[in-house]
Amino acid sequence: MARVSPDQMRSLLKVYFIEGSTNCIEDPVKVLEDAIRGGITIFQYREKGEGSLVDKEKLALGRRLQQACKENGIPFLVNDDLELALELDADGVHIGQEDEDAARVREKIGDKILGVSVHNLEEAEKAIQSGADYFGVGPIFPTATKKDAGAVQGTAMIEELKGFGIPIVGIGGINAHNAEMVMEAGADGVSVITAISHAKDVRTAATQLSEKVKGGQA
Ligand code: 3NM
Repeated sequence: MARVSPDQMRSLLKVYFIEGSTNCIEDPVKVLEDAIRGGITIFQYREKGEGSLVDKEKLALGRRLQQACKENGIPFLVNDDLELALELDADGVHIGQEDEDAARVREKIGDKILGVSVHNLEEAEKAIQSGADYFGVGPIFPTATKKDAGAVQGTAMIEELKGFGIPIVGIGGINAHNAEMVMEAGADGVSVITAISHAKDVRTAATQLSEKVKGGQA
């Protein structure tokens, strides 16, 4: 398979759902299936934080989530854990600045999707040279989900990074009420954990986000 084109990447990023077992109140696979029914466009398995699964259990949940994605034609990415991504033959990997070097990850994953979290112009340039397919930019708004998230950036960094021409997804504290602001700043999509994983009605939450994102692009 050839590398994803920027245009394909932009449409995949629209409603980017991330979860791991610690983000869910119900069975993570059920949450993902409902989110898919609600219209998410890409998924990232992020098994992190206190009480998260390791080793065989982490792998087993990954397989179940990947299967749900496969059945529904949703790309399945893995956060940070390159070995797991390769073992599962995931569709791609997302890495932060504190994770493995992006250029090395690109070498190991070939044409699979590579997302990189960037916070400034320097990191963005390096990520492009390393072969990033998209930037994750955040935290846009305050978030309690990632304990070591950096300073809240607002939407200004999205506007600055737009000039690079690389697809951008915003992350951090995004929900159906503020998603339009993120899109208006120039993002191609919104990435969320809690707004979907903790919703009373997961499917409706995903649909509402999806509507806002499309509205923002009109
Ligand atoms: N990365 P929620 S913020 C995983 O700023 C993650 O890079 C961030 O969770 C970053 O949608 C974040 O619940 C948490 O706020 C996003």
